This record gives sequence, structure tokens and C-alpha cells, in this order.
Amino acid sequence: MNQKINKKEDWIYEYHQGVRYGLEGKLILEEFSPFQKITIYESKRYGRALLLDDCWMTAEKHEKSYHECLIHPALCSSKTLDKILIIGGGDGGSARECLKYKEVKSLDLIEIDEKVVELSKRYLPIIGGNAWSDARLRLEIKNGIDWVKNTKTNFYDVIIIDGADPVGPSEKLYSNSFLKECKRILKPGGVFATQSESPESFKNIHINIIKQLREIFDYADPIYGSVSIYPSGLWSWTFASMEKPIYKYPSKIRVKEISENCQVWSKRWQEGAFNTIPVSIERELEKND
Ligand code: SPD
Repeated sequence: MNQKINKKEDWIYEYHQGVRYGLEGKLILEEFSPFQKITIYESKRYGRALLLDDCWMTAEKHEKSYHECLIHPALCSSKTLDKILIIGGGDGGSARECLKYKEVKSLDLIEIDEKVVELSKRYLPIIGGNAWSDARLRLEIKNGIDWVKNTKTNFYDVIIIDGADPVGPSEKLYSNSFLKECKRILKPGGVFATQSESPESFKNIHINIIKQLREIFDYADPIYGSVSIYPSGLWSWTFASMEKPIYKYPSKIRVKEISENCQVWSKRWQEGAFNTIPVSIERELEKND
């Protein structure tokens, strides 16, 4: 991933494998935290945006096409919704979507980089919205790997991994040992969800994430959707569960509770999204290594 930002023009680009993904606008701020470079940018098309290490993470007028797809298949289907865990997600968008469910009693948001939270709250307050002041939210600035390691077995109803690409601070969130620990702390009847990269621009990483999850959990399946600021614009999220692919069966009551306020996700969208797996990816997944 050879990224660099071109500051001469009023454009900012993420560079990936000979292609650049850019937005026109104005640089607001660039800072280095102990973990990464953080950029806040005012784009003409999608409003304020956040980049980490020169990769697009989210943008105000566009973030729903990512956060809704990561959250609702998991939260609409988990047997219970008492305790939710998000690892990463320091912009608050995933937390906001989770807290739309009245059944959620507590939400632990574990973000390694305090600066991401601080700058998101200051420059992108719309993304976290009311989540930041919701009494059910517990924000901890901690390493997610350690958090999961130190959590009791069968503890969370839903686990969401909202990390950046698997390089830098997020790399270990895609490791076998971490995913096994996630399974250990997930309650029976619970759902695990992770962003799982693009089947086009990160094909091998994407396939590996699904394969790993299929080995660790009993079931794992990806959905596909459009996130236009990410490399190739085609993105994926993968859901995993034990005993049956519970994530394919959203509860009617929760669907009703949530759908009205969604821009992308619906029960029908989700059914389609589980069925848009490119056949080349299906073939790769069927291969035995
Ligand atoms: N290529 C970008 C992948 C980033 C996924 N996480 C985005 C964080 C939004 N909450």
C-alpha cells in the first residue's frame, strides 16, 4: 500500500496498486499520534473526512454505506443484545448504529488511539452523534488485543471489529490467535462481525479473512456493498457465528425498529448482499489449501 498525499492540488488521494482514490477539497489538519498519521480533510463531495496513514477511513456524508453494513446484520440477528464490544471504531459511527437498539444494555468501545477519538469528536461530531453521550457507552483507550485476552469466556453478545486495513496498528486484529480469542469471549447465539476489505483490491486478504473465520467459527459469510472512497469502491464485511449462520436471519422486531432510519441497510439489501459473492471468490473459498 504505497500511499502519499498530493498537497499541490486541492485533492487528496489514497494510492493503491497503481490506482489513486481521491477527493477534491481542503486539508484541515494533519497530526501524528504514537500509532499513526491522522488527517482531517474537508471534501467537496462527502464533507469532512478522516484518513489514517493516508488511507480513507470515513466521511460525514458517506459513512452510512460502511457503518450500517457492518452493524445491522450482526445486531439484528444475535440471540440477545445485552453486551456489545467494538474494537477500533474510534470515529464513533459503529457505536452510533449499535446504540439505535433499545435492547443494548452496554457497549464497550475499545480504541487504541486516543487522538482518533479526540479528533473525530472535534471535527466529525456528526459521525458519533449521540453515541458519545449515551450512558450505555463505555469508551476505553486500550489495546483491543489485550482487552479480548483479558475478557471472560462467553461474555459478549456481539463483537464488532471496526479496524483499518491489516497493516500498522490494525494488523493483529486479523490474526488467527486474536480471532480465536474473539470466539472464546462470544456468547453462544452471538454474532462476530468484521470489515473484510475489498474482493477486488485486497483479494487475498479478503479471502484469508473468510477462510480463517470459517475455520474458527462454525459459519462465516461475507456481504458486499459499495463504499465509494475505499480502493475499488467495492467493499465487504464478514459475519461469523456458531451452530448456524444466525446472521442471515434478522429478527422482525429489530428490523422494524431500525430500517426507517437507515440509508443503505434493509432486510432486502442484506439478502442481496449475501448473494453477491463474486464466483471467483466462491471458488477460492472452496479450494482446500
Ligand atoms: N480501507 C479502509 C478500511 C477501513 C475500515 N474501517 C473504517 C473505520 C470507520 N469506522
